Amino acid sequence: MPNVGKSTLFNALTESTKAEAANFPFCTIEPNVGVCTVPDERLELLAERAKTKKIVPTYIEVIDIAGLIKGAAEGKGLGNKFLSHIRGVNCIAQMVRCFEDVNITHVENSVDPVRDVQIIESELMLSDLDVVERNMKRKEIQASKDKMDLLKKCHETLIEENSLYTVKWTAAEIAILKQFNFLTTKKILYICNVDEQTIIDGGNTHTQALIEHIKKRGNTVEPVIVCAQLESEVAQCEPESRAELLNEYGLKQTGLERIITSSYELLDLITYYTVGVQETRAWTVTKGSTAQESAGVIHSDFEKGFIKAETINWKDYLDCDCDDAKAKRKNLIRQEGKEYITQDGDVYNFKVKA
Ligand SMILES: Nc1nc2c(ncn2[C@@H]2O[C@H](COP(=O)(O)OP(=O)(O)OP(=O)(O)O)[C@@H](O)[C@H]2O)c(=O)[nH]1
Ligand SMILES: [Mg+2]
Repeated sequence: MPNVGKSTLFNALTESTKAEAANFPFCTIEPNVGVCTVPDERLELLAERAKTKKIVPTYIEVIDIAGLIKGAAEGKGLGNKFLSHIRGVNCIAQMVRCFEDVNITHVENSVDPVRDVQIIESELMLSDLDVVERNMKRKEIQASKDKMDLLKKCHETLIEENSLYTVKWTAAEIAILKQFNFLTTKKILYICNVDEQTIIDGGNTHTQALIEHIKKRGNTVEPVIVCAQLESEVAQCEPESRAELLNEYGLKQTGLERIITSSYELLDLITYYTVGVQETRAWTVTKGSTAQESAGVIHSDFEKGFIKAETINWKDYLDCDCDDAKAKRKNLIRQEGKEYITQDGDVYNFKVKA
């Protein structure tokens, strides 16, 4: 929704001042795109022990868009055309206002997270319905029975006010669905924007109501509770004093770290590492990826020319001072084939055909 703190959080996440954040609805019109690196303590420890010259974390691209209001599909507010900017994302993060502040305008004039979440869900359905109806009119779609059948099923679902993620799609249907980039098939991470006191308390009646509401939903994880205002102060202070500021609120991690942890969980993502003197680097793959697929994240040639992977758990490697000879003596380095399933925290050394 507008004016809930999206741009304030975006700036804190991406450590920029790029997005204008101000107390009026529809402050953001054009999307802001930013990149935030994934903070990773394991990567830091490995790099330090390996005396690496260069550390390369993985990153997440974040898009901050305008707010949607009730009636957006009929053109209210800024309408809903700007949703095209997020059709390609892996996950939607919906910021929900859970703080009381009479000075900050709420477009619905009261704080009610469950109502807000329902409004957005319904606007996303209407946006998908529009995509369905437009596509059903296209000749090339009409020429494919499979596509038309699928769109009809989407139409029926959306007309009954159900999001598309609620349908049990077959693998064949999922393959077709992908081309349309429907918003209501995407996973949603709810971010509750609360005040400073609620951070200390760990929640309030609004966050509780939202948690209860989304328990039934699925396709999400526990909401992340942040105070965008506080995150923005944390991001602006020197890295050395951040922990101290967080500590005052009983926090061990920044909101960014908690959002990333939750989005990794939601999207079934895990991290593996490559460690060397020149470079120590974190790579992201989907849970269940094989060693060969994981190698492909580095370079498609690594996937094609894959021979085997030498691998060791990151903690074991750290305990061996990131020294291959030591790890081999202790028999901790395993030789794995292409079908091996990558585990979170694996350190890889891929052997590939030259
Ligand atoms: N009290 C309080 N105010 C906040 C918090 N986060 C943001 N605000 C204020 O709320 C107003 C709107 O913040 P933005 O970040 O511009 O909100 P937005 O969701 O990007 O708004 P649009 O771009 O208009 O959709 C600003 O005046 C912020 O200072 C918060 O945690 N607490
Ligand atoms: Mg904004």
